[in-house]
Amino acid sequence: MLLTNAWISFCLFTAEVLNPVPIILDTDIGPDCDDAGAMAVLHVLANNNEAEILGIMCCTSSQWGAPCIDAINTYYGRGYLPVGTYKKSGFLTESKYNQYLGQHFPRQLKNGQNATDARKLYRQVLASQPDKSVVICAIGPLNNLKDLLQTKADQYSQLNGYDLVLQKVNAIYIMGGQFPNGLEWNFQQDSSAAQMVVRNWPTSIIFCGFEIGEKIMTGNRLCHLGSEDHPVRKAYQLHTQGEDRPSWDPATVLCAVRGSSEYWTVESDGICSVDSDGSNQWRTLDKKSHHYLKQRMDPLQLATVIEELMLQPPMQ
Ligand SMILES: [Ca+2]
Repeated sequence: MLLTNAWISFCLFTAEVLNPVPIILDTDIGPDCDDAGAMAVLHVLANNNEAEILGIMCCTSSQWGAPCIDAINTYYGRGYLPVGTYKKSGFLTESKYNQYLGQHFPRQLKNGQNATDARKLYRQVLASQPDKSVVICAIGPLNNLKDLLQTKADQYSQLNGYDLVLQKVNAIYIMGGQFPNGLEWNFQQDSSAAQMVVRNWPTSIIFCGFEIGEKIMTGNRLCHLGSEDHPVRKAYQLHTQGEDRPSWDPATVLCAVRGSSEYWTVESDGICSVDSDGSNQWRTLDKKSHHYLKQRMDPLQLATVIEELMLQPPMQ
């Protein structure tokens, strides 16, 4: 029996080590700095072999979104990662740090216009992956994902967007909504996209609601202890002047890679529906593969977990 338990432990351990989560991050990097914090967490989890980053998508129209992402990727030694961006104009272009990072830190992309259309890059990346394998982590409005579901067959796949997601995606983790009921910023910015994606997404959805990240305050330690050349530290300095900020997005990335069990409990009895104004409600009469996180670990402890990841230096 001892040997059996030891063998199971070994298998679980090696499964964790050998099977990093293949993940695409979809971010509105710019209006808030916790997207930059989420990218730091994701890169460090990839350094730890817990995640394999397949690509990163910007869901705003800012010409500085993709270069800012590229600068953070480059800092962590992953300047080779594909970066996609939303191509329509006029959506969420304000930022206190995007342009600075996109101009003052090493990177390849000089302008978002040089980044690939997110719809095209999603299809290219998904088509190349094993079935039911990819995790998507959405930490901004859901406009890119709405557009992905509506894509048609192309050179990468004969499947339409809905069927391609159904075939290739394992689950999506969404920072959005407030649970069980409320009105949250990401859903509000593009409420038709939130309605469409939440209603039609063909895999499990795990919602990391506003109330989860709101209590997990991070960023101050990074500002004081991070290295001078750290672009994420600079993003926090420019956005918060060194103060802490809620960790809506870093918490969602943490859950998408490590799962919920260590940090949160999960409510699965019901479905999330989104109204035309972006407000959402949890309805227990129906069932779908919808889940939302509930607090379990003390937010102070969770902040420490996230801050330790943010402070871990890039691999040499
Ligand atoms: Ca965000």
